[in-house]
Amino acid sequence: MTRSDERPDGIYASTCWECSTRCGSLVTLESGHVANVGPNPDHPGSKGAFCVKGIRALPELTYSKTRIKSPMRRVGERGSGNWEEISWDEALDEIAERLLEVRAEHGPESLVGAVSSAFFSRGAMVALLMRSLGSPNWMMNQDLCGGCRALSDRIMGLGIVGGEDVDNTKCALIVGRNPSAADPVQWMALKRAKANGAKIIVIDPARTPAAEIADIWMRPRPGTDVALGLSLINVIIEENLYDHDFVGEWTRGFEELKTRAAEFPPARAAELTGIAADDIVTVARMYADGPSSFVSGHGIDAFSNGVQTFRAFHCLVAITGNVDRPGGNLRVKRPRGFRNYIDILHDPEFSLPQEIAKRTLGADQFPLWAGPKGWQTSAHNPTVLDAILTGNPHPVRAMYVSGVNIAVTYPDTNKVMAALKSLDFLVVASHMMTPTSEIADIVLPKTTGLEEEEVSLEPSAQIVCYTNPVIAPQNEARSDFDFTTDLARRLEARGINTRKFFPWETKQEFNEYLLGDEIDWKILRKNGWAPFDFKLGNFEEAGFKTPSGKIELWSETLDGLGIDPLPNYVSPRAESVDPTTRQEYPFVLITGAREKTYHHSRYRDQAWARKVSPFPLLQVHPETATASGLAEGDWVAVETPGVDGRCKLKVSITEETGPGTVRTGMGWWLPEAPGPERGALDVNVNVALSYDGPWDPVTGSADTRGLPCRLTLVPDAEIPMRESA
Ligand SMILES: Nc1nc2c(c(=O)[nH]1)N[C@H]1C(S)=C(S)[C@@H](COP(=O)(O)OP(=O)(O)OC[C@H]3O[C@@H](n4cnc5c(=O)[nH]c(N)nc54)[C@H](O)[C@@H]3O)O[C@H]1N2
Ligand SMILES: Nc1nc2c(c(=O)[nH]1)N[C@H]1C(S)=C(S)[C@@H](COP(=O)(O)OP(=O)(O)OC[C@H]3O[C@@H](n4cnc5c(=O)[nH]c(N)nc54)[C@H](O)[C@@H]3O)O[C@H]1N2
Ligand code: SF4
Ligand SMILES: [Mo]
Repeated sequence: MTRSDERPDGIYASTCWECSTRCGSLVTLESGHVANVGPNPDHPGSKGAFCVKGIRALPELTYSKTRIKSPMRRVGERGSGNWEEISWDEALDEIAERLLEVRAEHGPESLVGAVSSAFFSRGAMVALLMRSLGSPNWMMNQDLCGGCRALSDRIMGLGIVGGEDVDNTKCALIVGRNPSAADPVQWMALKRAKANGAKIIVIDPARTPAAEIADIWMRPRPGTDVALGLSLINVIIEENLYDHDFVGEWTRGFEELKTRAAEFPPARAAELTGIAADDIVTVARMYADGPSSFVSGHGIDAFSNGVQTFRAFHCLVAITGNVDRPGGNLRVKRPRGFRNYIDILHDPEFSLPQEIAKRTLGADQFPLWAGPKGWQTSAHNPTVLDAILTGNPHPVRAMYVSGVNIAVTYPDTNKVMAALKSLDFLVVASHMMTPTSEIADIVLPKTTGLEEEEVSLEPSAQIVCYTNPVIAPQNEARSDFDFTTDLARRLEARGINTRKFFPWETKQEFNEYLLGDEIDWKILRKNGWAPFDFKLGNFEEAGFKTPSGKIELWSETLDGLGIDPLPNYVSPRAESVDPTTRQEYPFVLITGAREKTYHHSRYRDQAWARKVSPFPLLQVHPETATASGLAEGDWVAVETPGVDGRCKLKVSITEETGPGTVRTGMGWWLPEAPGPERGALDVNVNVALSYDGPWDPVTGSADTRGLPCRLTLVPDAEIPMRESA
């Protein structure tokens, strides 16, 4: 079948959108079919780096026989797996009717959205849909991802997230980041920097490939990094190695920070972190002799002291003047007139009245997260889940989910499943059936990154990237922009004023609105990226968005909320539980180690990926294995205190993890297992984690690592999966 929007054969420059690395790609079209996806060596951001997910998983997903072909309506019991295909008209009319029914019965705030974040157009679409229905409530997964670093950065006024200038650095300080698995662009840049003589320092409880190439690798006890960050500051101030001019001109609160850091001399930090005091001094000197780039990751984010941990390292970047200078951490720039999705969410034109916005679930407790001026204005997820299950502070009865697999990727899977199952109405947009879509009432088929146009800023290269829709959507798939706008029009026909929130007619019009007036569409489309003018170190002009207009080492914003205005140390969960619990749960658990073959919960249905990585593994140090009588290939159940669920994982004995610390990935489920859970209560580590706090006081993030845990051998009959013949 030919479609009117089919493109001529050829090679198209695009951007891979399977993950936020956004590698420049070249897509080869033969007979209207994507024959190849590969790196674009001329791309100034990725410089030819690429990964197997872009090459293999994306085309396989796009052409998969098991991809959701058309909108579907549940038939029979929720979760029974029986569906009927329906038309888009039927699906969207039914969604409009059902959302309005719930709204009429329980009020606008009983509707909630769920999406990964406002980094993709789908995030803005979900949030705007909720707003047009009068609900301020939408959930994102950033409390579990980059929320702590983003808020530390925002509170301090830095604006450097994503701007690591590794290529020009003399010293890369890599903290809680595993670039070889998570980010091939950064990994290649680090190897180039190393070859050019840059020093590499790695802070990670695991001996990652980055640790293997490091000049110094330090293994802290999980969750203790803030003590290390403050101690590095202490040494740098004591030895007078900080940047006096930068501190004097652009920062506020240096004396207060100095006093706080003085509480963390290397000897004390050594005790708290398990790192040798001498190493701390060596690293401080190495880092101070910059330009140095702080390369951070998820390993120090998404936990109950994530913001203060990042604040310590962000203060380190600031006092050494590594802000917006070559080889340091660059501030994010943008072309003239460019708007990102987060700008849209804060634009008064697209906002709900303050008194409604203030009622976002969780805004009272976490105003910098969920309040009207919060980072992305999204709700606090655990508060939403509680509202669904208890009706407090008000009922939440319908959910619109797009581009997130919350039944696998949120902690406490049993609770998430119970909440989803209890809803009056659940819509899920996805490519494949997942444990989340299995319990939906309506499922919508979503376009992939080969079928949908996206534009975005790439902060580390200071360019705008373009994802080229090289093929027409397969079957009935549509983009979030398309079907959400279509739904908004149907709500409008039913008397809801959605125009304010959805003024654009086409995705292209929307993208042009985002781009502003500096970027040339033609160049962007032809090359897959476009440059723009920017200046480094333009602090006078760009300013720092804080109460004082300076980088706030001591934060007025936090002080005003009764939160410690200086980075502070809090014992990680595994070390703060009472002695009896510690005895019962003697190991420390790290979750989230990335695998090259998977993107979170994606591609678990792709045979090549399962062949490369067939099992959910638990890394156990040889000493720990011997002491606990565990052998390679044993299956163990992992449990953490106060949670019902247990996750089964296969033991991999390795020195990659340290003694007593066990480390696993995330995102496992089994498309071939019985529904609706499809293994999400069996092999998914989130079944063994709590989402109920303690929470980071700023972001509301729960702990996904540094947790006390215990291991029990799984009897043979209960092993969830076997080596396939
Ligand atoms: N292939 C692949 N790539 C991905 C993803 C994927 O799913 N698959 N996901 C993408 C996304 S959304 C994200 S957020 C990133 C995440 O990727 P990264 O930012 O690299 O984060 P993680 O792999 O979770 O953890 C990085 C390192 O932190 C270490 N770590 C754990 N606890 C601590 C601690 O307390 N202190 C310190 N210093 N280190 C600790 C871990 O051992 C690990 O080596 O990857 C992105 N890239
Ligand atoms: N225990 C623990 N939990 C974690 C983590 C951890 O380290 N440990 N990591 C956390 C992190 S960093 C993250 S980012 C989250 C990831 O959590 P999720 O975002 O839930 O992870 P994905 O598996 O990428 O789910 C995306 C889903 O949306 C679909 N999808 C992909 N692209 C699109 C699109 O463009 N539109 C639509 N409509 N659908 C799309 C996919 O098919 C897939 O079903 O998990 C978090 N959860
Ligand atoms: S790292 Fe892989 S999945 Fe991510 S954008 Fe690059 S090619 Fe795509
Ligand atoms: Mo993430």
